[in-house]
Amino acid sequence: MADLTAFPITGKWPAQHPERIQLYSLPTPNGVKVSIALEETGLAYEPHLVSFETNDQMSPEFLSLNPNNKIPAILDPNGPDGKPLQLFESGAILLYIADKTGQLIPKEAAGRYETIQWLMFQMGGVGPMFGQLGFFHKFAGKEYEDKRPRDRYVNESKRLLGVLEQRLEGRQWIMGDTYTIADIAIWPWVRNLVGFYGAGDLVEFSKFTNVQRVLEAFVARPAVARGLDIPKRG
Ligand SMILES: N[C@@H](CCC(=O)N[C@@H](CS)C(=O)NCC(=O)O)C(=O)O
Repeated sequence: MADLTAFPITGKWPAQHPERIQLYSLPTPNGVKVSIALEETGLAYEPHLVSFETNDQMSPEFLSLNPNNKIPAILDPNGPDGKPLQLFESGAILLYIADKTGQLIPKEAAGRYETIQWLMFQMGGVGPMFGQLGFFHKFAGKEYEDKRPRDRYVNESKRLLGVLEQRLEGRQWIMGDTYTIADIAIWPWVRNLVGFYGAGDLVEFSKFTNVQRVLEAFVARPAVARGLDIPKRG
């Protein structure tokens, strides 16, 4: 039986199953990327809720794993060379899960790098831009009289949706026939943009028919439906 007690994070979130991957998360667009990937691959894991209401992400135990105070994060008792591995940043975790299982990423080098390219497109573009749009449209920033910041992120989000629209022409998924971690990174953010953020009209979502088609296919996957609700909110 693995002993994870040396890792301070397990002091706040004790491992009931220390032989399983420990997931510290919340069902946000970044958080669900990891629960969906874990559900898709069938890896055994134990989810722990990091509540923002009680500022859990700022606790010393959480910061011991991720000094950047953001979910998601994992602790794998059986990492490389059989040693425990702690990891934060959803893109890094997705790549780790793909490599560990040999799933969700093409094996040949060119396809692998192309998948990583689209993963980075999400991490550096879609996530930050859609997130800012959310701030200026739905959260505190919506009170600002000056709409120029909001419009900047609306325009940038539309542009990114246009890039996706073009990429998906004649393709089932981002990488064609193969469903990959690039899809798992991108679709929770698109879903959030038109769902939780309510920005569908603002970005003229109805124009992006390929994007709509693939988003529908993504949410119809049973592993996605499960992962979207993990960890359960208290
Ligand atoms: N680049 C990071 C972003 C993670 C992120 O922004 N997480 C948000 C929730 S979606 C968070 O933990 N916010 C808490 C805070 O900023 O205090 C990743 O992809 O893992």
